[in-house]
Amino acid sequence: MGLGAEASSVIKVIQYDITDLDVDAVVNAANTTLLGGGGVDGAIHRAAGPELLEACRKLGGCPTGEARITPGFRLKARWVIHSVGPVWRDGAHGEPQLLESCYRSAFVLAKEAKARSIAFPCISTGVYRYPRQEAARIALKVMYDHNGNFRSIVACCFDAENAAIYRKLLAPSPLSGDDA
Ligand code: AR6
Repeated sequence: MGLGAEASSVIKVIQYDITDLDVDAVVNAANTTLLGGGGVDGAIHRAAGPELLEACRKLGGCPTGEARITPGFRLKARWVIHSVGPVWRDGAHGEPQLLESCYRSAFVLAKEAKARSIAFPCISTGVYRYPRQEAARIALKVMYDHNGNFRSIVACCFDAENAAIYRKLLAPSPLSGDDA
């Protein structure tokens, strides 16, 4: 899937801790309670401070496939967009649609907040066990659809395996004529 020069200069793949990024909005891989958890959710809550949990409490949860926005509090990011990805079962329970929807919902909120830069973790690929390759394809497809509205869209991978998958998918394909 070569995305072309223009798209791939907006979409960046990094291997890093998302809590330390200086972007307008970071996306959190949350659960339906929005009350925190492990993984990237726990890391974002620790870094943002207890005010984040207080703000999340007021939201009253979030269905799978949707997103909610709060301030970033002690993060460098001005906003945290809490997106709830699906738990992987077998792929026949709406998982692809729900994963795509949680990325799309995050972009809608980011645009409303006038964010120009946004960073995503690899939603659902941790304890929710979504197959990484398929999750990355969905994430990059939605990022590509929004690359005209943002200065920077960061796929913030935590582990080397996800980073390699994203980099391979984002790389220009010689067969598609994307020779950037
Ligand atoms: N920065 C960037 N990515 C990270 C970080 C970090 N600091 N820490 C972990 N990751 P997961 P899920 C990556 O399990 O699968 C929570 O308990 C991690 O390597 O955090 O969507 C929530 O409350 C993986 O690739 O989220 C939910 O209950 C990716 O983030 C549940 O986990 C997502 O892994 C959500 O599960």
